[in-house]
Amino acid sequence: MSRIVRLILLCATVLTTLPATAADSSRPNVLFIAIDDLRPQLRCYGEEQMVSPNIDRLAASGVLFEQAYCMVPTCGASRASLMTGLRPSPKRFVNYLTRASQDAPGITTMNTHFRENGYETVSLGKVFHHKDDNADGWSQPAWRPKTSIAYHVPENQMLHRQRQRQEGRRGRGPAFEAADSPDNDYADGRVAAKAVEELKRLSEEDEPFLMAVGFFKPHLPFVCPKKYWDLYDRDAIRIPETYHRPQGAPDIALHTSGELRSYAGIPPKGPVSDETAISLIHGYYACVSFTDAQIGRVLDTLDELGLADNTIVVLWGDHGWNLGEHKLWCKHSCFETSMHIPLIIRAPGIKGGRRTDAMTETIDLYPTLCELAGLPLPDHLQGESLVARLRDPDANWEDTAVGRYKTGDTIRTDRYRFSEYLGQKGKRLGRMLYDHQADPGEDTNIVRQTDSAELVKSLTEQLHAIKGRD
Ligand SMILES: [Ca+2]
Repeated sequence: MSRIVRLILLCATVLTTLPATAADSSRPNVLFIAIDDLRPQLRCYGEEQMVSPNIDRLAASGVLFEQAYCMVPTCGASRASLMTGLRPSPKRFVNYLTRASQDAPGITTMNTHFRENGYETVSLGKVFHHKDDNADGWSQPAWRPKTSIAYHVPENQMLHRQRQRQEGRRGRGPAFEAADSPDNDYADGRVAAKAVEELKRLSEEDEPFLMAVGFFKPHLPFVCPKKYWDLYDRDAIRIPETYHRPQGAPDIALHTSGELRSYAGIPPKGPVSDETAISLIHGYYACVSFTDAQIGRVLDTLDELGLADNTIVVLWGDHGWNLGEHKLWCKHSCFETSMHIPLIIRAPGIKGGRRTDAMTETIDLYPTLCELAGLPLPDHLQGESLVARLRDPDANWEDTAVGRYKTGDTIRTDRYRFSEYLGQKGKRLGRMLYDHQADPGEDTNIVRQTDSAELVKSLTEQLHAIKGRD
């Protein structure tokens, strides 16, 4: 045997006996990107005015879900439902402070399941609402940037401190700010930097990883570097056409935008000025572009490290947001604008650059990631794997999406959204029916129209058959 042949054989032996790293493991990694309060306000969702090149790039190489919905339109509850794979009910996953470990004791959460199946699991930024929720499900303590004060303009910092002295923790500074500060001065800039650092470390590890990265914007307050505000022409920003109470909507379906009221400059009740409304919309857009840029840093690193081909990427928003539609700000309602979320999945072996209108619920993500990673499905899961939809996005999937908020349960079919509000002992407090074919803005509640009766009966039955129970 020649020396060259012996050398080649030796090299081949060394290569086959080396442990696989995260870059070439037979099992795919998972990059799980959670974005706080991001509605599908992105160019890849047809919002032409938006500057979202990085998420658009992910959509161009993945599958975009046109009709994805959260389970509960508030932070903690939405995240707990997704991470447990369980539907919310009147007593489970109720508000923004929900803890999965408290509301669903003994349930193996998604991160724990991956960890128990040999994955290194990492949590950066806002994943669960509480940093220490399901702490054992992470291979190392969940990491968040040290948060001091959200604002960078000195007057805003002073105002924030002053209001905290007057009103305690609920006291806040302005609802928006454009500052001449670098990205890494903001929490999400530091989340991106940490994610880049962690990807470099994880790429050298033997085990595959599940890295959850949670960005805090575009959640209020809309604070980000001025350069992202400058991407939008303020004069071109319009208040939505549905900036009024929907015709025939019951009182219980609406709210007073309470979350926004705690910010300086927002009146304690009644409408904000049109100028403030435009600033809020402008600030939201700016924060979407700021977050998009941070996501770009993470996706670039995935490419640079050679991880992209062996990493499943999921990007989702934890619920929608009302940017003035129905005269509402924030989330907390059963309207489409509160429930509808962006969802993009890119996975090895799945053809990208496609989109599907299959109706999707966020409880579908846990089983989807298990199937894509070849992990067993825990018995408790209530969602359905989306892998068949990823493989055949154009098929006629006859799905529905069911969610809830406080007393309201809501179902979305391909054409309608029907919501029912129930009080104690099942007393009906209100109902809404919107026909998205005729009224995509949910401007006229047609639940009382006589020709809606059969449809309402059928949707009520569907909703009752699916909705979560205590
Ligand atoms: Ca949220």
